[in-house]
Amino acid sequence: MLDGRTSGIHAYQAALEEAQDLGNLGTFILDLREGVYRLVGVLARAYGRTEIPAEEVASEAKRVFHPDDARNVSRLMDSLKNLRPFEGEFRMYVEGETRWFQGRTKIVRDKYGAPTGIIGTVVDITDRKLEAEKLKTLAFTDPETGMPNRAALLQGAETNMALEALMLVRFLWIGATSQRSPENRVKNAQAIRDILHSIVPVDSTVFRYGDEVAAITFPRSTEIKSIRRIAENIVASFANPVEVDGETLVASARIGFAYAEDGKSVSELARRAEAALREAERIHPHIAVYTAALERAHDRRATIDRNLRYAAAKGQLHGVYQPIFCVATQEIVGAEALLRWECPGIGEVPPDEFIGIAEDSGVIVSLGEWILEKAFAQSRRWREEGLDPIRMSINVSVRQARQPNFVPFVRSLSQKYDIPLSDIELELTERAIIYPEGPGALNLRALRALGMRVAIDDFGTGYSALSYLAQMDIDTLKIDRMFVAPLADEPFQRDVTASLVELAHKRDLLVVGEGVETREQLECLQTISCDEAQGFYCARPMPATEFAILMRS
Ligand code: G
Ligand code: MN
Repeated sequence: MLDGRTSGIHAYQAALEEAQDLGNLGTFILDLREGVYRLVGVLARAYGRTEIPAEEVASEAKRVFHPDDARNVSRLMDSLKNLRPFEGEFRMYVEGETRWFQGRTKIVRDKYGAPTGIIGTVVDITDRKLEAEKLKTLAFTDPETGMPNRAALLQGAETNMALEALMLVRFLWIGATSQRSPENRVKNAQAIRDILHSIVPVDSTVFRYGDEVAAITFPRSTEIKSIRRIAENIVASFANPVEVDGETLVASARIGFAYAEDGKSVSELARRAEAALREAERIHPHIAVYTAALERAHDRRATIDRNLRYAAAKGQLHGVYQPIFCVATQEIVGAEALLRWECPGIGEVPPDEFIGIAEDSGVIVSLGEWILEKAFAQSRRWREEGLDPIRMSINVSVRQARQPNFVPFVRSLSQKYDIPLSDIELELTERAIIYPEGPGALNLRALRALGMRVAIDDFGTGYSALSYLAQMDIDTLKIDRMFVAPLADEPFQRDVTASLVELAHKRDLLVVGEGVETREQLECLQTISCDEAQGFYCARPMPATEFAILMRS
Protein backbone atom coordinates (compact mmCIF):
# COMPACT_ATOMS: atom_id res chain seq x y z
CA MET A 1 0.00 0.00 0.00
CA LEU A 2 2.45 2.65 1.14
CA ASP A 3 5.37 0.53 0.15
CA GLY A 4 5.15 -2.11 -2.54
CA ARG A 5 7.54 -4.48 -0.81
CA THR A 6 5.56 -4.73 2.41
CA SER A 7 2.05 -5.92 2.53
CA GLY A 8 -0.89 -6.81 4.80
CA ILE A 9 -0.49 -6.21 8.54
CA HIS A 10 2.99 -4.75 8.20
CA ALA A 11 1.83 -2.05 5.78
CA TYR A 12 -0.88 -1.00 8.25
CA GLN A 13 1.60 -0.92 11.09
CA ALA A 14 4.03 1.28 9.16
CA ALA A 15 1.22 3.66 8.19
CA LEU A 16 -0.02 3.88 11.76
CA GLU A 17 3.44 4.65 13.06
CA GLU A 18 3.86 7.41 10.55
CA ALA A 19 0.47 8.86 11.49
CA GLN A 20 1.46 8.85 15.16
CA ASP A 21 4.56 10.81 14.43
CA LEU A 22 2.65 13.35 12.35
CA GLY A 23 0.17 14.02 15.12
CA ASN A 24 2.72 13.70 17.91
CA LEU A 25 0.74 10.78 19.27
CA GLY A 26 2.05 7.78 21.05
CA THR A 27 0.75 4.32 21.79
CA PHE A 28 1.83 1.42 23.90
CA ILE A 29 0.68 -2.13 24.14
CA LEU A 30 1.49 -4.36 27.07
CA ASP A 31 1.03 -8.08 26.59
CA LEU A 32 0.68 -9.47 30.10
CA ARG A 33 2.05 -12.89 29.12
CA GLU A 34 5.20 -11.34 27.69
CA GLY A 35 5.58 -8.64 30.36
CA VAL A 36 6.92 -6.19 27.78
CA TYR A 37 5.64 -2.79 26.70
CA ARG A 38 5.80 -2.07 23.00
CA LEU A 39 6.13 1.67 22.39
CA VAL A 40 5.13 3.52 19.25
CA GLY A 41 5.38 7.16 18.14
CA VAL A 42 6.16 9.83 20.70
CA LEU A 43 6.36 7.28 23.51
CA ALA A 44 9.12 5.43 21.69
CA ARG A 45 10.94 8.71 21.24
CA ALA A 46 10.50 9.74 24.87
CA TYR A 47 11.80 6.40 26.20
CA GLY A 48 14.36 6.18 23.42
CA ARG A 49 13.37 2.61 22.52
CA THR A 50 10.46 0.61 21.19
CA GLU A 51 10.32 -2.09 23.82
CA ILE A 52 10.67 -1.93 27.55
CA PRO A 53 10.26 -4.65 30.19
CA ALA A 54 7.25 -4.01 32.45
CA GLU A 55 9.40 -3.87 35.59
CA GLU A 56 11.49 -0.99 34.16
CA VAL A 57 8.61 1.32 33.27
CA ALA A 58 8.32 2.93 36.70
CA SER A 59 12.04 3.50 37.24
CA GLU A 60 12.46 4.91 33.75
CA ALA A 61 9.56 7.30 34.38
CA LYS A 62 11.78 9.65 36.39
CA ARG A 63 13.78 10.30 33.26
CA VAL A 64 10.76 10.67 30.98
CA PHE A 65 8.18 12.68 32.96
CA HIS A 66 8.31 16.19 34.41
CA PRO A 67 8.82 16.13 38.22
CA ASP A 68 5.95 18.63 38.82
CA ASP A 69 3.56 15.99 37.48
CA ALA A 70 4.82 13.32 39.85
CA ARG A 71 1.37 12.85 41.39
CA ASN A 72 -0.30 12.06 38.10
CA VAL A 73 2.58 9.88 37.02
CA SER A 74 2.48 7.79 40.18
CA ARG A 75 -1.28 7.45 39.68
CA LEU A 76 -0.52 6.20 36.17
CA MET A 77 2.04 3.70 37.46
CA ASP A 78 -0.40 2.43 40.09
CA SER A 79 -3.12 1.89 37.55
CA LEU A 80 -0.73 0.06 35.23
CA LYS A 81 0.32 -2.22 38.06
CA ASN A 82 -3.20 -2.82 39.31
CA LEU A 83 -4.75 -3.18 35.85
CA ARG A 84 -7.07 -0.22 36.15
CA PRO A 85 -7.80 2.31 33.40
CA PHE A 86 -6.11 5.71 33.66
CA GLU A 87 -6.80 9.17 32.36
CA GLY A 88 -4.72 12.26 33.12
CA GLU A 89 -2.35 14.98 31.98
CA PHE A 90 1.42 15.18 32.34
CA ARG A 91 4.55 16.59 30.73
CA MET A 92 7.16 14.41 29.07
CA TYR A 93 10.63 15.21 27.76
CA VAL A 94 10.67 14.33 24.10
CA GLU A 95 14.03 14.67 22.40
CA GLY A 96 15.04 17.56 24.63
CA GLU A 97 11.69 19.33 24.54
CA THR A 98 9.10 19.47 27.31
CA ARG A 99 5.57 18.91 26.06
CA TRP A 100 2.14 18.40 27.60
CA PHE A 101 0.25 15.17 26.96
CA GLN A 102 -3.09 13.72 27.76
CA GLY A 103 -2.79 10.02 28.48
CA ARG A 104 -5.41 7.26 28.52
CA THR A 105 -5.19 3.54 29.13
CA LYS A 106 -7.57 0.68 28.63
CA ILE A 107 -7.45 -2.91 29.90
CA VAL A 108 -7.70 -5.59 27.18
CA ARG A 109 -9.59 -8.77 28.12
CA ASP A 110 -10.18 -12.17 26.59
CA LYS A 111 -13.65 -13.51 25.83
CA TYR A 112 -13.93 -14.74 29.45
CA GLY A 113 -13.20 -11.29 30.79
CA ALA A 114 -9.74 -12.07 32.09
CA PRO A 115 -7.21 -9.26 31.50
CA THR A 116 -4.63 -10.02 28.84
CA GLY A 117 -2.97 -6.64 28.42
CA ILE A 118 -3.11 -2.86 28.47
CA ILE A 119 -3.36 -0.41 25.59
CA GLY A 120 -2.52 3.23 26.11
CA THR A 121 -2.33 6.41 24.09
CA VAL A 122 -0.86 9.84 24.64
CA VAL A 123 -1.94 12.94 22.72
CA ASP A 124 0.11 16.13 22.58
CA ILE A 125 -1.93 18.97 24.15
CA THR A 126 0.88 21.51 24.50
CA ASP A 127 -0.76 24.16 22.29
CA ARG A 128 -4.06 23.95 24.14
CA LYS A 129 -2.25 24.23 27.49
CA LEU A 130 -0.30 27.31 26.44
CA GLU A 131 -3.47 28.93 25.09
CA ALA A 132 -5.28 28.26 28.37
CA GLU A 133 -2.36 29.69 30.29
CA LYS A 134 -2.45 32.83 28.16
CA LEU A 135 -6.21 33.21 28.63
CA LYS A 136 -5.82 32.79 32.35
CA THR A 137 -3.17 35.52 32.45
CA LEU A 138 -5.47 37.75 30.39
CA ALA A 139 -8.47 37.07 32.59
CA PHE A 140 -6.48 37.88 35.71
CA THR A 141 -4.77 41.04 34.48
CA ASP A 142 -6.13 44.55 34.27
CA PRO A 143 -5.29 45.63 30.71
CA GLU A 144 -4.98 49.32 31.60
CA THR A 145 -2.44 49.03 34.37
CA GLY A 146 -1.07 45.52 34.08
CA MET A 147 -2.05 44.98 37.70
CA PRO A 148 -3.66 41.70 38.74
CA ASN A 149 -7.41 42.28 38.81
CA ARG A 150 -10.28 41.47 41.11
CA ALA A 151 -10.74 37.99 39.61
CA ALA A 152 -7.08 37.30 40.34
CA LEU A 153 -7.66 38.29 43.95
CA LEU A 154 -10.88 36.38 44.43
CA GLN A 155 -9.78 33.26 42.57
CA GLY A 156 -6.51 33.27 44.35
CA ALA A 157 -4.21 33.40 41.33
CA GLU A 158 -1.84 35.67 43.22
CA THR A 159 -2.92 34.91 46.74
CA ASN A 160 -2.50 31.23 47.38
CA MET A 161 -0.49 32.22 50.41
CA ALA A 162 -2.27 32.81 53.71
CA LEU A 163 -3.26 36.42 54.31
CA GLU A 164 -3.00 38.60 57.37
CA ALA A 165 -5.27 41.33 56.01
CA LEU A 166 -6.95 42.70 52.93
CA MET A 167 -7.15 46.44 52.32
CA LEU A 168 -9.33 48.31 49.84
CA VAL A 169 -8.41 51.83 48.80
CA ARG A 170 -10.87 54.04 46.92
CA PHE A 171 -9.60 57.14 45.15
CA LEU A 172 -11.63 60.24 44.58
CA TRP A 173 -10.27 62.66 42.07
CA ILE A 174 -11.20 66.13 43.07
CA GLY A 175 -12.27 68.84 40.69
CA ALA A 176 -11.87 68.74 36.92
CA THR A 177 -9.85 65.54 37.10
CA SER A 178 -12.97 63.47 37.54
CA GLN A 179 -14.26 64.49 34.11
CA ARG A 180 -11.06 63.68 32.28
CA SER A 181 -10.87 61.69 29.07
CA PRO A 182 -10.51 57.89 29.07
CA GLU A 183 -6.78 57.87 28.37
CA ASN A 184 -6.24 60.33 31.20
CA ARG A 185 -8.29 58.07 33.39
CA VAL A 186 -5.88 55.26 32.52
CA LYS A 187 -2.92 57.49 33.35
CA ASN A 188 -4.51 58.34 36.68
CA ALA A 189 -4.90 54.65 37.47
CA GLN A 190 -1.28 54.05 36.56
CA ALA A 191 -0.15 56.93 38.76
CA ILE A 192 -2.10 55.46 41.66
CA ARG A 193 -0.53 52.07 41.00
CA ASP A 194 2.95 53.55 41.17
CA ILE A 195 2.24 55.47 44.35
CA LEU A 196 0.81 52.38 46.04
CA HIS A 197 3.77 50.27 44.93
CA SER A 198 6.10 52.80 46.51
CA ILE A 199 4.25 52.58 49.83
CA VAL A 200 3.29 48.95 50.39
CA PRO A 201 5.79 46.33 51.61
CA VAL A 202 7.48 44.18 48.94
CA ASP A 203 5.60 41.04 49.88
CA SER A 204 2.22 42.75 49.48
CA THR A 205 0.35 42.55 46.18
CA VAL A 206 -1.63 45.46 44.75
CA PHE A 207 -4.68 44.58 42.67
CA ARG A 208 -6.99 46.73 40.60
CA TYR A 209 -10.18 45.83 42.40
CA GLY A 210 -12.45 48.30 40.65
CA ASP A 211 -12.22 51.32 38.42
CA GLU A 212 -10.95 53.55 41.20
CA VAL A 213 -10.46 50.97 43.88
CA ALA A 214 -7.25 49.12 44.61
CA ALA A 215 -6.89 46.05 46.82
CA ILE A 216 -3.76 45.28 48.79
CA THR A 217 -3.04 41.89 50.28
CA PHE A 218 -0.82 41.48 53.29
CA PRO A 219 0.70 38.03 53.76
CA ARG A 220 0.72 36.24 57.10
CA SER A 221 4.23 37.44 57.83
CA THR A 222 3.06 41.09 58.00
CA GLU A 223 3.23 42.72 61.39
CA ILE A 224 -0.33 43.66 62.44
CA LYS A 225 0.70 47.08 63.73
CA SER A 226 2.19 48.05 60.42
CA ILE A 227 -1.06 47.59 58.50
CA ARG A 228 -2.84 50.60 59.97
CA ARG A 229 0.35 52.63 59.60
CA ILE A 230 0.43 51.77 55.91
CA ALA A 231 -3.19 52.90 55.60
CA GLU A 232 -2.25 56.19 57.24
CA ASN A 233 0.72 56.57 54.92
CA ILE A 234 -1.51 56.07 51.89
CA VAL A 235 -4.06 58.63 53.08
CA ALA A 236 -1.28 61.05 53.97
CA SER A 237 0.45 60.66 50.61
CA PHE A 238 -2.71 61.94 48.94
CA ALA A 239 -2.82 65.01 51.13
CA ASN A 240 -0.38 66.42 48.57
CA PRO A 241 -1.27 66.88 44.92
CA VAL A 242 -0.36 64.07 42.55
CA GLU A 243 1.85 64.67 39.55
CA VAL A 244 0.31 62.84 36.56
CA ASP A 245 1.88 63.24 33.15
CA GLY A 246 3.13 66.73 33.93
CA GLU A 247 -0.20 67.81 35.41
CA THR A 248 -0.84 68.50 39.06
CA LEU A 249 -3.96 66.73 40.27
CA VAL A 250 -5.72 66.35 43.57
CA ALA A 251 -7.06 63.07 44.87
CA SER A 252 -8.07 61.70 48.20
CA ALA A 253 -8.09 58.15 49.47
CA ARG A 254 -10.55 56.19 51.59
CA ILE A 255 -9.44 52.93 53.12
CA GLY A 256 -11.33 49.97 54.50
CA PHE A 257 -9.57 46.84 55.63
CA ALA A 258 -10.27 43.53 57.26
CA TYR A 259 -7.98 41.20 59.16
CA ALA A 260 -8.02 37.61 58.04
CA GLU A 261 -9.71 35.06 60.24
CA ASP A 262 -9.12 31.33 60.11
CA GLY A 263 -11.51 29.57 57.81
CA LYS A 264 -12.64 32.75 56.04
CA SER A 265 -12.26 32.85 52.29
CA VAL A 266 -10.71 35.70 50.35
CA SER A 267 -14.15 36.65 49.03
CA GLU A 268 -15.49 36.88 52.59
CA LEU A 269 -12.49 39.01 53.47
CA ALA A 270 -13.24 41.22 50.47
CA ARG A 271 -16.87 41.56 51.54
CA ARG A 272 -15.72 42.67 54.98
CA ALA A 273 -13.21 45.12 53.56
CA GLU A 274 -16.01 46.56 51.40
CA ALA A 275 -18.17 47.07 54.48
CA ALA A 276 -15.25 48.85 56.14
CA LEU A 277 -14.73 50.97 53.03
CA ARG A 278 -18.36 52.11 53.16
CA GLU A 279 -17.80 53.08 56.76
CA ALA A 280 -14.56 54.90 55.88
CA GLU A 281 -16.56 57.10 53.55
CA ARG A 282 -18.37 58.55 56.54
CA ILE A 283 -15.58 59.05 59.07
CA HIS A 284 -12.45 61.14 59.50
CA PRO A 285 -9.75 60.23 58.83
CA HIS A 286 -11.19 58.02 56.09
CA ILE A 287 -9.80 54.76 57.46
CA ALA A 288 -12.00 52.01 58.85
CA VAL A 289 -11.29 48.50 59.96
CA TYR A 290 -13.94 45.83 59.77
CA THR A 291 -15.54 44.82 63.04
CA ALA A 292 -18.56 42.70 63.81
CA ALA A 293 -20.21 45.80 65.28
CA LEU A 294 -19.68 47.68 62.05
CA GLU A 295 -21.24 44.77 60.25
CA ARG A 296 -24.23 44.79 62.61
CA ALA A 297 -24.67 48.53 62.11
CA HIS A 298 -24.45 47.96 58.40
CA ASP A 299 -27.01 45.14 58.57
CA ARG A 300 -29.30 47.29 60.64
CA ARG A 301 -29.05 50.05 58.10
CA ALA A 302 -29.76 47.60 55.30
CA THR A 303 -32.76 46.16 57.18
CA ILE A 304 -34.13 49.63 57.77
CA ASP A 305 -33.57 50.63 54.16
CA ARG A 306 -35.30 47.51 52.86
CA ASN A 307 -38.29 47.71 55.18
CA LEU A 308 -38.74 51.43 54.95
CA ARG A 309 -39.78 51.11 51.32
CA TYR A 310 -42.92 49.25 52.34
CA ALA A 311 -43.50 50.89 55.71
CA ALA A 312 -46.32 53.15 54.52
CA ALA A 313 -48.03 50.47 52.43
CA LYS A 314 -47.88 47.97 55.28
CA GLY A 315 -49.35 50.36 57.81
CA GLN A 316 -46.25 50.44 60.00
CA LEU A 317 -46.10 54.21 60.21
CA HIS A 318 -47.95 56.33 62.66
CA GLY A 319 -48.02 59.94 63.60
CA VAL A 320 -47.60 61.46 67.06
CA TYR A 321 -48.11 65.08 67.96
CA GLN A 322 -46.10 67.29 70.28
CA PRO A 323 -47.87 70.34 71.67
CA ILE A 324 -46.32 73.78 71.22
CA PHE A 325 -47.20 76.27 73.97
CA CYS A 326 -47.47 80.02 74.08
CA VAL A 327 -44.86 81.01 76.69
CA ALA A 328 -46.96 83.92 78.02
CA THR A 329 -50.38 82.24 78.30
CA GLN A 330 -49.28 78.56 78.58
CA GLU A 331 -51.94 77.67 76.03
CA ILE A 332 -51.42 75.11 73.31
CA VAL A 333 -51.08 77.06 70.09
CA GLY A 334 -49.68 74.41 67.81
CA ALA A 335 -48.76 70.81 67.23
CA GLU A 336 -45.72 69.33 65.55
CA ALA A 337 -46.56 66.16 63.66
CA LEU A 338 -43.81 63.57 64.12
CA LEU A 339 -43.34 60.33 62.28
CA ARG A 340 -42.97 57.09 64.22
CA TRP A 341 -42.08 53.73 62.74
CA GLU A 342 -42.02 50.18 63.99
CA CYS A 343 -39.54 48.25 61.82
CA PRO A 344 -40.21 44.51 61.55
CA GLY A 345 -37.45 42.58 63.31
CA ILE A 346 -35.99 45.70 64.91
CA GLY A 347 -38.83 47.51 66.63
CA GLU A 348 -39.24 51.25 67.03
CA VAL A 349 -36.55 53.06 65.04
CA PRO A 350 -35.77 56.67 66.04
CA PRO A 351 -36.63 59.14 63.27
CA ASP A 352 -33.10 60.59 63.42
CA GLU A 353 -31.92 57.21 62.19
CA PHE A 354 -34.49 56.34 59.55
CA ILE A 355 -34.93 59.82 58.07
CA GLY A 356 -31.26 59.89 57.05
CA ILE A 357 -31.60 56.49 55.40
CA ALA A 358 -34.83 57.54 53.70
CA GLU A 359 -33.11 60.64 52.33
CA ASP A 360 -30.32 58.55 50.85
CA SER A 361 -32.72 56.14 49.18
CA GLY A 362 -35.28 58.73 48.13
CA VAL A 363 -38.07 57.06 50.12
CA ILE A 364 -38.22 60.30 52.07
CA VAL A 365 -40.54 61.70 49.43
CA SER A 366 -43.26 59.11 50.01
CA LEU A 367 -42.71 59.15 53.79
CA GLY A 368 -43.06 62.91 53.70
CA GLU A 369 -46.25 62.70 51.70
CA TRP A 370 -47.61 60.19 54.18
CA ILE A 371 -47.02 62.40 57.23
CA LEU A 372 -48.26 65.50 55.38
CA GLU A 373 -51.54 63.84 54.55
CA LYS A 374 -51.78 62.39 58.05
CA ALA A 375 -51.28 65.85 59.59
CA PHE A 376 -53.92 67.48 57.39
CA ALA A 377 -56.34 64.64 58.12
CA GLN A 378 -55.71 64.94 61.86
CA SER A 379 -56.27 68.70 61.80
CA ARG A 380 -59.62 68.10 60.15
CA ARG A 381 -60.46 65.41 62.69
CA TRP A 382 -59.71 67.62 65.71
CA ARG A 383 -61.84 70.36 64.22
CA GLU A 384 -64.69 67.91 63.67
CA GLU A 385 -64.31 66.94 67.34
CA GLY A 386 -64.87 70.57 68.26
CA LEU A 387 -61.33 71.56 69.26
CA ASP A 388 -60.11 75.09 68.56
CA PRO A 389 -58.10 75.29 65.34
CA ILE A 390 -54.37 75.27 66.04
CA ARG A 391 -51.29 75.54 63.86
CA MET A 392 -49.97 72.22 62.53
CA SER A 393 -46.22 71.98 61.95
CA ILE A 394 -44.79 69.36 59.64
CA ASN A 395 -41.13 68.53 58.97
CA VAL A 396 -40.20 68.56 55.30
CA SER A 397 -36.92 67.34 53.84
CA VAL A 398 -35.18 69.40 51.17
CA ARG A 399 -35.45 66.57 48.76
CA GLN A 400 -39.21 66.48 49.19
CA ALA A 401 -39.63 70.24 48.93
CA ARG A 402 -37.79 70.13 45.62
CA GLN A 403 -40.22 67.70 44.03
CA PRO A 404 -41.96 69.46 41.14
CA ASN A 405 -45.37 68.37 42.38
CA PHE A 406 -44.78 69.44 45.99
CA VAL A 407 -46.75 72.70 45.85
CA PRO A 408 -49.75 71.21 44.00
CA PHE A 409 -49.71 68.27 46.42
CA VAL A 410 -49.88 70.47 49.52
CA ARG A 411 -52.56 72.59 47.91
CA SER A 412 -54.65 69.54 47.08
CA LEU A 413 -54.42 68.40 50.72
CA SER A 414 -55.57 71.80 51.90
CA GLN A 415 -58.63 71.50 49.66
CA LYS A 416 -59.31 67.84 50.39
CA TYR A 417 -59.32 68.35 54.18
CA ASP A 418 -60.56 71.91 54.12
CA ILE A 419 -57.71 73.27 56.25
CA PRO A 420 -56.54 76.80 55.45
CA LEU A 421 -52.88 76.87 54.41
CA SER A 422 -52.29 79.63 56.95
CA ASP A 423 -52.80 76.99 59.69
CA ILE A 424 -50.00 74.85 58.26
CA GLU A 425 -46.34 75.40 58.97
CA LEU A 426 -43.58 73.57 57.13
CA GLU A 427 -40.37 73.06 59.08
CA LEU A 428 -37.16 73.00 57.09
CA THR A 429 -33.56 72.84 58.19
CA GLU A 430 -31.10 75.68 57.63
CA ARG A 431 -29.47 73.84 54.77
CA ALA A 432 -32.71 73.83 52.83
CA ILE A 433 -33.28 77.52 53.24
CA ILE A 434 -29.79 78.93 52.93
CA TYR A 435 -29.47 77.97 49.27
CA PRO A 436 -32.34 79.96 47.80
CA GLU A 437 -31.24 79.31 44.20
CA GLY A 438 -32.43 75.71 44.40
CA PRO A 439 -35.86 74.81 43.05
CA GLY A 440 -36.88 73.75 46.57
CA ALA A 441 -36.50 77.29 47.80
CA LEU A 442 -38.62 78.53 44.93
CA ASN A 443 -41.37 76.14 45.95
CA LEU A 444 -41.25 77.58 49.45
CA ARG A 445 -41.70 81.08 48.16
CA ALA A 446 -44.68 79.81 46.21
CA LEU A 447 -46.09 78.24 49.36
CA ARG A 448 -45.65 81.39 51.38
CA ALA A 449 -47.39 83.26 48.60
CA LEU A 450 -50.30 80.87 49.15
CA GLY A 451 -50.39 81.78 52.82
CA MET A 452 -48.52 78.80 54.20
CA ARG A 453 -45.99 79.35 57.02
CA VAL A 454 -42.35 78.31 56.81
CA ALA A 455 -40.17 77.62 59.86
CA ILE A 456 -36.43 77.13 60.10
CA ASP A 457 -35.95 74.05 62.28
CA ASP A 458 -33.06 73.18 64.60
CA PHE A 459 -31.58 76.67 64.24
CA GLY A 460 -28.11 76.55 65.75
CA THR A 461 -27.11 73.09 64.64
CA GLY A 462 -26.02 74.13 61.17
CA TYR A 463 -24.36 77.30 60.05
CA SER A 464 -26.32 79.47 62.48
CA ALA A 465 -25.38 82.41 60.33
CA LEU A 466 -27.26 85.30 61.85
CA SER A 467 -26.82 87.38 58.72
CA TYR A 468 -28.99 84.89 56.89
CA LEU A 469 -31.87 85.68 59.20
CA ALA A 470 -32.42 88.89 57.28
CA GLN A 471 -32.51 87.21 53.91
CA MET A 472 -34.42 84.08 54.76
CA ASP A 473 -37.88 83.69 53.38
CA ILE A 474 -39.42 82.37 56.61
CA ASP A 475 -42.02 83.07 59.32
CA THR A 476 -40.76 81.15 62.33
CA LEU A 477 -37.40 80.52 63.94
CA LYS A 478 -37.15 77.32 65.96
CA ILE A 479 -34.17 77.57 68.30
CA ASP A 480 -32.50 74.22 68.75
CA ARG A 481 -32.25 72.63 72.19
CA MET A 482 -28.50 73.25 71.99
CA PHE A 483 -29.34 76.93 72.71
CA VAL A 484 -32.11 76.12 75.16
CA ALA A 485 -30.26 73.60 77.35
CA PRO A 486 -27.63 75.99 78.81
CA LEU A 487 -30.11 78.85 79.34
CA ALA A 488 -30.49 78.46 83.08
CA ASP A 489 -26.82 77.83 83.94
CA GLU A 490 -24.71 79.83 81.54
CA PRO A 491 -25.31 83.57 81.59
CA PHE A 492 -23.29 84.18 78.45
CA GLN A 493 -25.28 81.57 76.54
CA ARG A 494 -28.46 83.22 77.82
CA ASP A 495 -27.25 86.53 76.40
CA VAL A 496 -26.52 84.88 73.06
CA THR A 497 -29.97 83.32 72.92
CA ALA A 498 -31.59 86.57 74.06
CA SER A 499 -29.87 88.46 71.23
CA LEU A 500 -31.00 85.83 68.80
CA VAL A 501 -34.63 86.27 69.89
CA GLU A 502 -34.29 90.03 69.67
CA LEU A 503 -32.83 89.83 66.18
CA ALA A 504 -35.57 87.47 65.04
CA HIS A 505 -38.25 89.79 66.43
CA LYS A 506 -36.74 92.66 64.46
CA ARG A 507 -37.46 90.57 61.37
CA ASP A 508 -41.01 89.91 62.63
CA LEU A 509 -40.27 86.25 63.11
CA LEU A 510 -42.11 84.05 65.57
CA VAL A 511 -39.59 82.37 67.90
CA VAL A 512 -40.04 78.86 69.30
CA GLY A 513 -37.68 77.38 71.89
CA GLU A 514 -37.23 73.64 71.26
CA GLY A 515 -36.27 70.83 73.62
CA VAL A 516 -37.38 72.51 76.82
CA GLU A 517 -36.67 69.95 79.50
CA THR A 518 -36.84 71.93 82.78
CA ARG A 519 -38.97 74.57 84.43
CA GLU A 520 -35.92 76.84 84.65
CA GLN A 521 -35.39 76.68 80.93
CA LEU A 522 -39.02 77.61 80.36
CA GLU A 523 -38.73 80.55 82.76
CA CYS A 524 -35.63 81.76 80.99
CA LEU A 525 -37.43 81.61 77.67
CA GLN A 526 -40.08 83.82 79.20
CA THR A 527 -37.45 86.30 80.47
CA ILE A 528 -35.88 86.64 77.05
CA SER A 529 -39.32 87.07 75.41
CA CYS A 530 -39.30 83.86 73.40
CA ASP A 531 -42.82 83.46 71.99
CA GLU A 532 -43.41 79.74 72.17
CA ALA A 533 -41.97 76.64 73.80
CA GLN A 534 -41.85 72.96 72.94
CA GLY A 535 -40.18 70.13 74.81
CA PHE A 536 -40.46 67.18 77.14
CA TYR A 537 -41.00 69.49 80.12
CA CYS A 538 -44.08 71.02 78.50
CA ALA A 539 -45.39 67.85 76.88
CA ARG A 540 -44.00 64.81 75.09
CA PRO A 541 -45.05 63.80 71.59
CA MET A 542 -48.31 61.84 72.00
CA PRO A 543 -51.02 60.04 70.04
CA ALA A 544 -53.79 62.24 68.59
CA THR A 545 -56.41 61.07 71.09
CA GLU A 546 -54.24 62.03 74.08
CA PHE A 547 -53.52 65.34 72.42
CA ALA A 548 -57.26 66.04 72.19
CA ILE A 549 -57.71 65.23 75.87
CA LEU A 550 -54.86 67.59 76.79
CA MET A 551 -56.40 70.33 74.64
CA ARG A 552 -59.75 70.02 76.46
CA SER A 553 -58.23 70.13 79.94
O1 G B 1 -35.62 68.22 64.40
P1 G B 1 -36.92 68.37 65.18
O2 G B 1 -36.93 69.57 66.06
O3 G B 1 -38.14 68.28 64.28
O4 G B 1 -36.91 67.10 66.13
C1 G B 1 -38.02 66.72 66.82
C2 G B 1 -37.61 65.54 67.66
O5 G B 1 -37.18 66.00 68.94
C3 G B 1 -38.74 64.57 67.87
O6 G B 1 -38.32 63.29 67.53
C4 G B 1 -39.04 64.68 69.35
O7 G B 1 -39.39 63.41 69.89
C5 G B 1 -37.75 65.19 69.94
N1 G B 1 -38.00 66.03 71.12
C6 G B 1 -39.07 66.77 71.38
N2 G B 1 -38.95 67.45 72.58
C7 G B 1 -37.73 67.10 73.08
C8 G B 1 -37.02 67.43 74.29
O8 G B 1 -37.47 68.19 75.14
N3 G B 1 -35.79 66.88 74.45
C9 G B 1 -35.26 66.04 73.54
N4 G B 1 -34.04 65.52 73.77
N5 G B 1 -35.90 65.69 72.40
C10 G B 1 -37.13 66.21 72.16
MN1 MN C 1 -39.16 69.91 63.74
